[in-house]
Parts: sequence; C-alpha cells; structure tokens
Amino acid sequence: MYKLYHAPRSAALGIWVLLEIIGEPYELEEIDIYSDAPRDPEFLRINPNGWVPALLYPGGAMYEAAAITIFLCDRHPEVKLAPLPDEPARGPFLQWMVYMAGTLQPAYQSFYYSFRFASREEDYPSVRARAGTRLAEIWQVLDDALDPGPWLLGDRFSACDIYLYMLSTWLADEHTPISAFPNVARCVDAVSGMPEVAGVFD
Ligand SMILES: N[C@@H](CCC(=O)N[C@@H](CS)C(=O)NCC(=O)O)C(=O)O
Repeated sequence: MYKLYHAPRSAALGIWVLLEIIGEPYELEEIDIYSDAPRDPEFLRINPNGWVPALLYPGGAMYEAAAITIFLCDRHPEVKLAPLPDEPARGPFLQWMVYMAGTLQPAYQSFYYSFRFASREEDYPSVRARAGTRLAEIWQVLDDALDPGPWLLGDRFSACDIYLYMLSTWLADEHTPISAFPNVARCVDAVSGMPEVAGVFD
C-alpha cells in the first residue's frame, strides 16, 4: 500500500497519475502548503523541507518528485513507463527526468518563491522577471527535443511525458504561453487526453 502526500497544483500530481496507472491500492493525504501554518511534525519527519510530494511505501519513505517517479517506474515495469536500465533509451529517460527536476523546476521556484532567491524585497520582481525568461529558454530546449517526437523519448511514451505535462500546468498568464512551443503543446495535448491524467488534473 502506498501513501502519497500531495497538494493541489503541486509536483505530487504527476505521482498521483502514476499511482492511478499502476493500479495498486494507495492512500492520499493533503498537506496545506499554501498557508504559513507550521507543518505537521509527523510530515516533517518524512520530508524535513515540508514539501510535497512525499511517498510512503512498504518498508520506507522518500521525497523528491523525480526520484519518486523513477522509483515507481522501476518497481512496476509492467506499466512500461520507463526504459529498463539495460535499454539504450534509459539514458535519455534519466536525462530528461533530471533536466526537468534540476533545471525547469528551479526556474518555477524562482518565480513562485522569489523571496527564497533574493535577500531584499525590492529584488523580488527582478528575480521573478528573470525566472520568466528562463522558463521560456528551458521550454524551448524541450520543444526542440520533442521534434519530431511525438514524445520526449521519440516514439516511446514514458513517465517523462507525464512529468512534462505536469510542469506545463504551472505556467502563469505572464509567461510565454505553451502555444509558443508547438511540439510541447502537441505532447501536452496528447497527455491531457489520458483518462488517468484527466482524473487527477480536473
Ligand atoms: N525538489 C522538490 C520540490 C518540491 C516542491 O517545491 N513542492 C512544492 C509544491 S510543487 C511545495 O511543497 N512547496 C511548499 C513550500 O515550498 O513551502 C521535488 O521535486 O519534489
């Protein structure tokens, strides 16, 4: 039995989609990440950062969305959401997972949590503005990688595409819209039509 700690619009939603696809029993607990109230100490023991997602699984617990994604794909090879370690596509699979988690997500963090990236309040708008242009630069890299696609791994659908879809939902009105990245837009549109995705991102 899995237990996923999640919040609306968070990086937990991609994991939730994976759990739906895997089809094993799971439990959900929502964490209120949008208030300043102190986090439940029990949750902080699982993730001392206080972030979602975090996952409990038989015999352990972990956090970091990309790590959880890879972990679940490896535990459930029957759903074929990741190339196996001895397959050539494993390299690009890990590359894109780590790129999205290590490059794209931090750009969003700079935008949404600018107060964590500047000491003086008057600098927050500058951090947010640069995060916005940085997001466009990074989405362009992904757009190029999706040519010809249709998926990040070429003709093979994987958990990378679900992760990319999740991150596309974080774009705000002031960002370069997804329509400026036609290959990304096509991939996002295809993923959004999956029933497990539509059920979670309602
Ligand atoms: N590197 C972490 C980042 C997780 C993260 O930033 N989660 C956000 C929601 S998407 C959160 O819980 N924010 C609350 C906070 O930072 O206080 C991951 O990928 O899991």
